Amino acid sequence: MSPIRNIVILTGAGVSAESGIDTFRDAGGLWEQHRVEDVATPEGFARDPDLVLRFYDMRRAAIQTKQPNAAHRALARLDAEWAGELLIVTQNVDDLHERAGAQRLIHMHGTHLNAWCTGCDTRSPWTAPLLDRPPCPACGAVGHLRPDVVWFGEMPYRMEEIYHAINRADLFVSIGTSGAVYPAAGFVREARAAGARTLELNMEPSQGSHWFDEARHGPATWLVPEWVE
Ligand code: BJW
Repeated sequence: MSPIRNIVILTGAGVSAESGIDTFRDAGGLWEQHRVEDVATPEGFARDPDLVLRFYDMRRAAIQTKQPNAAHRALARLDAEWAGELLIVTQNVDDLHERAGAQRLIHMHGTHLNAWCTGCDTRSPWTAPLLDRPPCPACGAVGHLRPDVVWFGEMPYRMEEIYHAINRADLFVSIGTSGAVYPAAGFVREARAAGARTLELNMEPSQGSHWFDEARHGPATWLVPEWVE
């Protein structure tokens, strides 16, 4: 087997679950309590912006009370120590990877901690509620701010950089994601086609588990530090 130099790590809600942040599709997850079409599509936002802003205000406030866990810390340590290329691609909109110290990181589904003004197309750091209809800090217009997250039907961020890294990867690792949402769910096949070894670390087999060369099942706070060591 050729030596591993370049690593791409995909993370999902399962990596933050043990920090107390709800996943989407597990029992009791966010999609059991809210209809996806209502809160995570541009059409839902156009129909009832208050509902959507309230949903994200609640989650933004909750995230700020949570702390990185052993899985985030292990990945940050790997990022700091790995001499080859490494990219953590997270689907999560929380900031726990960066609070743990990760630097080579892409938020492909955006972040709760930015507001996006659709009037002037500026993204601003944001921790307060959006439901109050505050003015955009860049252009001053009222009523155009939305959470800077990627909803169904929208294009995930920085896809060219992500595919570039996947196509150079010797190892692709998927952590804490159900493999239900594309394009992220297709990364494992892209990585295989490019010749990478593939590893899944997840509580249970994901929808795409059969695509991985190896799968380990259990909580991320055990599996990830054990894998990184
Ligand atoms: C643990 C654990 C612990 C628990 N330890 N593990 C038909 C076919 C194919 C595609 C489509 C289709 N129809 C429509 C599409 C496209 C659509 C899509 O994929 N739909 C599917 C439902 C089929 N995708 C899109 O629209 C995307 N855009 C797009 O495709 O643009 C065109 C394009 C094409 C080609 C290239 C590029 C672009 C946009 C998707 C946007 C997703 N947005 C959300 C909301 C973000 C904001 C927010 O947070 O509210 O992103 S939805 C939600 O799902 C969120 C997540 O990032 C995403 C993935 O969820 P994740 O992270 O996997 O969480 P869960 O809950 O599903 O899984 C958690 C896992 O962890 C479980 O397996 C647990 O077992 C495990 N776990 N505790 C370890 N302690």
